[in-house]
Amino acid sequence: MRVFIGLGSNLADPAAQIEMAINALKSLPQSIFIARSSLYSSPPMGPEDQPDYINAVAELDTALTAHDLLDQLQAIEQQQGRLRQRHWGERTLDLDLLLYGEQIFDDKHLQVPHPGIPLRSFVLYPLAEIAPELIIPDMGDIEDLLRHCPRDGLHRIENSEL
Ligand code: A4P
Ligand code: MG
Repeated sequence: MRVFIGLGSNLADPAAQIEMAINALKSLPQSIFIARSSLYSSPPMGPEDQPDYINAVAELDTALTAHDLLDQLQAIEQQQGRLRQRHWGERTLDLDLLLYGEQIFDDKHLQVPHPGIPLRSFVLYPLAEIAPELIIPDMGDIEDLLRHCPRDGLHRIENSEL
């Protein structure tokens, strides 16, 4: 199954947190790593008294079920010292399952496609970088979604800035 994962961090050297998480995704069982976006920085959505975020999106081909993949993502978050504090608050690592093929899940543990996709420039722009022709179930063409989603301070980080 072709899946996309959103990565975010705003604590403890966020760019390094994202790179470490991408390495962990490369070692997931029953999965092949396909692609990753650049790193992007953005002001926080939610409480404003927290550092800017670094975000990226990764693509895998996996034989894991969606719920098993979610368990694996949560284990990676735990390994990287994720403390859940407040809603939309600061975190060392947040991994969201954005898309699981064209399948739809809406249960207690899993909402896929992730409902934040069309509203969050820090998800949409890196996703479009690696999958510019994507069509998202119930949401439509990524090109159309991009046109309706202002960048809101989102900035692609050049390698020379790291
Ligand atoms: N869950 C349901 N669907 C999914 C899914 N598709 N992927 C459930 C991952 N998890 C999913 O997650 C709580 C529960 O969501 C999980 O146990 C899982 O069963 P959480 O990440 O612990 O929730 P939270 O801490 O309340 O965070 P929340 O409200 O989900 O926040 P978000 O949406 O993760 O956003 N600003 C910028 N610029 N960039 C960011 O990356 N991130 C956040 C956090 C806030 N502001 C940001 C950013
Ligand atoms: Mg999350």
